[in-house]
Amino acid sequence: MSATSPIRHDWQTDEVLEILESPLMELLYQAQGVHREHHEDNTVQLASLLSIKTGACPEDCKYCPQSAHYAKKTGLKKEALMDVDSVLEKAKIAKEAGASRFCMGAAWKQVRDGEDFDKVIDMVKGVRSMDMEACVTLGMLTQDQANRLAEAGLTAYNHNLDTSPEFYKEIITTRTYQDRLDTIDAVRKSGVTVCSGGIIGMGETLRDRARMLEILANLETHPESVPINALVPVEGTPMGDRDRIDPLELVRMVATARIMMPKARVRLSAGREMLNREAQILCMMAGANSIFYGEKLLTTANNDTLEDQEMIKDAGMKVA
Ligand code: SAM
Ligand code: DTB
Ligand code: SF4
Repeated sequence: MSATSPIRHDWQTDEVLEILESPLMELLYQAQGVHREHHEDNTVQLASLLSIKTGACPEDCKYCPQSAHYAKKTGLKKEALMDVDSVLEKAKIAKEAGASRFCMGAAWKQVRDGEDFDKVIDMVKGVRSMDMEACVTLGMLTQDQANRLAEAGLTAYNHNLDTSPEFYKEIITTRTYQDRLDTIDAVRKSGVTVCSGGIIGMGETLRDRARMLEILANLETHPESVPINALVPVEGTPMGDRDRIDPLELVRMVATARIMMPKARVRLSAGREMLNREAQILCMMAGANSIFYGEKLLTTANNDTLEDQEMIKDAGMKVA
């Protein structure tokens, strides 16, 4: 990779597939080269997650324990929106533990104006006043709602493409791929940064993975943040019986995202719990420069924080 690898927006599926499937050493070498051109090497951002409104979501995403469609089988209890003070208390604890970004997730199909959205606005303001980055993921958004979040000082809005447009229909039937692109567009126009990525290990082909990255990287502006999740199979969801993926597939996905979107923060997200330290470090070598930090993701377990701190120290990395 030359010292001036360009930021491209004209990726073709076949060339992305070729990168994904290239010999692993070559892929790692290229990705690490791009990474060093664009990022201070050796740093990792710690982001903490909190589910501010859990369960009873009307969408039918087949991977998701929070969908109301599978609630009988998952047994997940529905919870109301948390109050602002409790959320800010959690943010404070996360900050004290070393996190610099606080991500809040609500199991909503879309944002509705009213009391609950007003509370989320206050949560965003509160997190920002603690000098942390604030990210929320609340489902679909209108332009006005995105603008309100921007005014509150929101750093990023997470809305994943999840997979390719072709495979999407097998995973979600209650909202379209275009709905997702429209929400991402509203976020972009509001000035809030875009956090968008997806999940591997749902039975998709390599071409589906390539297509998802192609669409993200061909957006007019690349997402500033790209979470790469490995499916966490949750009992009771339609994907509960799926095998865990080979960690090297995650390494390949991270490396390809890094090469295609050089400036983005690539986040090693859900599914990190199944990786040993060596596999996690390979993902970082491939260009991942953020992890979710804290015992819990939204509803499922995450890695132990002390083990994470030790891994970062032993690898000689710095926390960004
Ligand atoms: N309801 C909002 C939405 O879907 O836009 C926000 C919350 S939703 C839980 C955020 C993201 O978490 C999903 O887009 C999906 O990529 C990821 N996710 C959910 N369940 C997962 C699982 N079991 N394994 C891996 N990733 C998962
Ligand atoms: C993202 O891409 N991954 C995070 C965050 N965005 C909101 C969520 C992962 C959720 C994993 C399943 C759970 O814990 O419920
Ligand atoms: Fe609802 Fe989000 Fe889960 Fe889909 S991924 S069921 S939209 S909480």
